Amino acid sequence: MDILKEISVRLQQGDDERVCELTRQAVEKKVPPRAILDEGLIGGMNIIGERYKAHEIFLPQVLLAAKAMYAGTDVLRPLFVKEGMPAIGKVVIGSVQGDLHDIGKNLVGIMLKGAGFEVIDLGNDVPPERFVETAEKEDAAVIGISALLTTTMPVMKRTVDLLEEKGLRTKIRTIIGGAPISEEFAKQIGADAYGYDSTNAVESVKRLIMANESD
Ligand code: B1M
Repeated sequence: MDILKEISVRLQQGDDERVCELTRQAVEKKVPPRAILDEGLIGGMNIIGERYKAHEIFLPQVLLAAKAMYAGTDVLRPLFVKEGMPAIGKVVIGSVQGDLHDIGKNLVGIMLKGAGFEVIDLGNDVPPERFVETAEKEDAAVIGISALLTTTMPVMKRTVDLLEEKGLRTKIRTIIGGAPISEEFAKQIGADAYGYDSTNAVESVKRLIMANESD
């Protein structure tokens, strides 16, 4: 079996040790890290999502798959993140209040660090006040919020509103993303950008920072 397909299958089986081993092997074989992530790890996680939705598997299997996903991303992280580079801007990221999903948000964090940003990761279930207070205290240029549940999406607006109330909307820009989020929703709540995936999120953050510098 092709190694990327095997990573996907083992991830779906929740076999974190084998996923870690196979990811290492793929790196040694010079498979591009981006392909390992997209086709192997994210590919496997997407199938888990479809099977969970179809009630073919249940939460314990999803949790095991998530653990296997982390085993793989731990191997890849150093390949995306270059240490010791001067930061090109500060970004505060987190999953929205009420949301415990953090795999996608963590990938965005890894890619932002890899692109040279300093990332302050507040974790998951982050209240709007904490996003804003941290960004203010740390003098961050951008707040990035992730949501995976349709029920937590509306909470994202409170962070944008809070920035507006404090007169910080033009100083601290916002980007939102996650499976249920769309460009339209981002516009609707007044967020400055929408990130489709982790690569697109990095491009959007760069654009936001450049726009702020030229203001
Ligand atoms: Co849950 N879950 N989950 N879950 N889970 C979903 C999201 C769901 C769609 C599954 C389904 O029904 N098909 C569904 C939501 C339905 C809805 O709201 N309409 C769901 C549900 C219902 C739940 C619970 C309510 C289940 C329950 O308890 N009955 C519960 C909620 C807990 C909570 O948050 N309060 C729950 C729990 C869990 C686990 C804990 C078991 C686990 C999370 C583990 C973890 O994150 N540490 C889990 C998982 C793994 C999933 C699925 C299967 C996979 C999510 C994932 O990690 N995908 C998911 C199904 C799915 O999404 N298809 C599902 C891989 C990841 C790389 O993709 O996160 O989309 P994603 O990130 C992408 C982009 O979206 C983007 O870039 C990333 C890389 O490309 N992106 C950004 C993400 N954030 C961004 C931010 C940006 C920019 C881009 O800028 C800041």
